[in-house]
Amino acid sequence: MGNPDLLEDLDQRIWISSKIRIREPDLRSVESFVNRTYKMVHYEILTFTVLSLVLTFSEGKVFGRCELAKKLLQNNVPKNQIPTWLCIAKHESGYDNTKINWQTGDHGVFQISQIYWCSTDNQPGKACQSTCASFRDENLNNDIACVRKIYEEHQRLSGNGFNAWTVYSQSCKGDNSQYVKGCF
Ligand SMILES: [Ca+2]
Repeated sequence: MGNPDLLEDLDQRIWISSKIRIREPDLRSVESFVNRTYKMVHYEILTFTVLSLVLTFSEGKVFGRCELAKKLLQNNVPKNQIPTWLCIAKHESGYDNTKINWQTGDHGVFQISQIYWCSTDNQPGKACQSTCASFRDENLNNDIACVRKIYEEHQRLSGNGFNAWTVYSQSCKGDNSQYVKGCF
C-alpha cells in the first residue's frame, strides 16, 4: 500500500499527461482552423471592399425622359411646367444625377448652385437646407423641392422662375412639348 496522497498525485499526473497527449494533434487542427478563419476574414474584407466600390460607382444614374417627367409630377410640379423643366434638365445635365460643374459649383440633374442653395460640407445648409452631395444622389425629391424654391424666388424677383437657369432663355423658351411626348 502506498501513500494515498502520492497515489492521488500520480493519478492526476497521468490524467494531465493523457489530456496533453490527446490535445497535441488538436493543436494542428486549431492551427488549420485559425488559418482557415484568417483566410475567410481576408476573403470577406476583399468582397466587402469590391462591393463598396461597385456601390460607390453605381450611384450614377441617367434618368429617362419620362421617368423624370413622372418624378416631377409625383412631387406636385404643375403639369404644364414639366416640359420646360425637362428641357432645362436636358440642357443642364443630360438627366445625369452625378453631373457637377466644378467651375460654377452646380450640382445634379438641375445643376443647383452651391453659391446660394446648398452647402458643400456635410452639414445641410444655405437656402435649401441641403448638402450639394444630396443633389447628386438618385433621390430627386429634395432636388425638386429645391428647384421649386429657386423657381418661386426668381418668379418673385423677375416674373419668371425659369430665369434662374441660363439655359432657359437660350434653349427652353419655346415649345417643349416634345420632351413629354408619350409620358403621361
Ligand atoms: Ca437628391
